[in-house]
Amino acid sequence: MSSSSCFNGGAGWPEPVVRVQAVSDTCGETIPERYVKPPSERPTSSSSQPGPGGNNNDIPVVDMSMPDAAETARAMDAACREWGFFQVVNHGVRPELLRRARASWRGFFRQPASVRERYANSPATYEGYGSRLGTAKGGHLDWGDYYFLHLLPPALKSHHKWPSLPSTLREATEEYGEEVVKLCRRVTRMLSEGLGLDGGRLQAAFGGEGGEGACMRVNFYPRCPQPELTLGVAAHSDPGGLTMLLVDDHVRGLQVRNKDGHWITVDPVPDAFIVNVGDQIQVLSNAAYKSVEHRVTVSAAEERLSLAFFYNPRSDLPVAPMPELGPPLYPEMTFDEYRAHIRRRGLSGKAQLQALQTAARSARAAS
Ligand SMILES: O=C(O)CCC(=O)C(=O)O
Repeated sequence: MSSSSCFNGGAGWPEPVVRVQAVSDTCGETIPERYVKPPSERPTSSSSQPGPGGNNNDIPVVDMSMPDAAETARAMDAACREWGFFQVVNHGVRPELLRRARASWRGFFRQPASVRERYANSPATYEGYGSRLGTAKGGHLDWGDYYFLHLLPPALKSHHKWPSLPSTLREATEEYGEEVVKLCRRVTRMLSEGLGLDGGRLQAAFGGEGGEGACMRVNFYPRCPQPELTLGVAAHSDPGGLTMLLVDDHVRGLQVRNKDGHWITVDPVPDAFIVNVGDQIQVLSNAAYKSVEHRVTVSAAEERLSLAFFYNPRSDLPVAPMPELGPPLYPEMTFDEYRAHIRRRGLSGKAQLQALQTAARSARAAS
């Protein structure tokens, strides 16, 4: 790797940051050791290759245009209990806007490195252009670059931290954010009803309309000459509330761990959102809804782009299981406290949620 393709991204990173795009352009047929995952974590041939979305071997598809809202809520409820994941179609966000948002962000990752590096991030907030999570020196790296930004609360949103090129990006991202927040509010209402609660309960636990948090991570996975050795994002569950993922229609990559522990490759439905429950909804629903592990495989033939929109509880609000849903399996904690750990250590499967559950069990035993 030449020194010109390394960037020391400011205070906080333990070693120079290398852009995966630069590695992909220069590494030839062999990926550097840092990207090679231990054998047990590599994509396996046992990952199923299901048919079109919606069959038993793939996450469910929920049509949000069904006339009976109770039926939609029931379908989402079943999906959250069984899979923690589903795709939504006829969700009300215009396909034209989905395409504009995707094209704008693809345009950013195609800018010259000198333009992209103006937005290089640091681990203090992660906002901006990044290539790693966590600050452990010498650890494994994922085969993907990303851009992370805040949309809500309004005080955290700052357009000057968003790329100014391509010129369509800020407007498309602003409009996309507004529309996806509306969709998150509708889905949150249906999940509350699915849990047998008043429709506004989850929303209230998130801080109410206008009080919630929202941020976005745009992932860019360059072509990889040895996709069987690495991952675009290692296995993790999402720390926040609800994730709305928009992926390339024609490139697969997302894998979800099913109830039997097998990795299932999601077959994206064009113009759908892939929705998944995050750790905060697992806590609020007292584990009725599952925040499920997922990971991303990469391709030798095609690069891939995804927009992961995270809808979260207000970060300083205590989050605890809803009292109606049985004896609490988790202790109360703010989202700020919860994610501080992840920002230090990076994503690691479901380790953090399991640690919380153990802490709650010990506290109960001691009382
Ligand atoms: O790119 C994808 O399909 C998923 C990305 C993801 O899991 C994440 O950004 O947390």
